[in-house]
Amino acid sequence: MKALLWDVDGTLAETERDGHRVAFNEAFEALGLPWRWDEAHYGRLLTVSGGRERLLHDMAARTDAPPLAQQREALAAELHALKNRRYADRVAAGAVALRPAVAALIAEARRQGLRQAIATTTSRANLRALLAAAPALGGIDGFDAVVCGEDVQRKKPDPEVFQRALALLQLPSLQALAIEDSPGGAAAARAAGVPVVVTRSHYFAQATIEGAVAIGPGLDRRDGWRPALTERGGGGEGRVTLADLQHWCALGDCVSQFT
Ligand code: XBP
Ligand code: MG
Repeated sequence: MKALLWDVDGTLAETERDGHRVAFNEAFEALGLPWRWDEAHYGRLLTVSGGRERLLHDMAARTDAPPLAQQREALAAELHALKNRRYADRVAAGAVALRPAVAALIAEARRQGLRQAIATTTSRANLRALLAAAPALGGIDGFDAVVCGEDVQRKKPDPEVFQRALALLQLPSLQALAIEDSPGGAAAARAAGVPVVVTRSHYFAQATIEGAVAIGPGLDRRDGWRPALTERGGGGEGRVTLADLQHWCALGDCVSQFT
């Protein structure tokens, strides 16, 4: 294993419920639209990756959305730009924090000389906002490759974002490990041939996610993982370590949440 490929939304941080979702609602309000996405509705919309795509998907089901595709495209672009500005403000104000033990694992991987990339379908501006609020990660330059939503033709679950990250790192897929939180993200990694570890996030806590080399509740815990981790491992830090990731990759099996 020579590289970690990090997803952003739901994996580096719980960005969706209190970050993107609220910012979308602020954007609707700013444009005088009555639309509001509550927590449950937003959870259903998360099956569509990409904020602009999510807006278009939602509009397609609304009787009060503009009738012409061109008008909907223009409105989605305006709302999305506004949403991203509100999202950056919220992140800067501390509404979104890194998930526990993310910074520790990134630091450990750096110490061990692993390369690390960002492989996300979020916009680059959103990634910059998040990294600015988490200086321990060293900003965008702290990563060896960064692939965002604007860099690809097709968002997750398409494998393109992972394929581009591998190309930038000049690594074959089996020398990388993806860290993801969603069914679509895990499917994208698998379709690119990259083994994937899933840290379940708020919105995908119960989702069916198959084909990961490991799946568990978060990097800050050693209990609740499949395959199981020994409670005493982890160098006493009580978190998932690089050695654990390497162990899961070496097992090479895909776990099923149903067995
Ligand atoms: C992330 C997304 C993104 C964010 C919003 O998925 O789906 O669309 O919700 O970002 P993943 P934008 O974690 O699987 O990469 O509004 O910038 O698209
Ligand atoms: Mg995600």
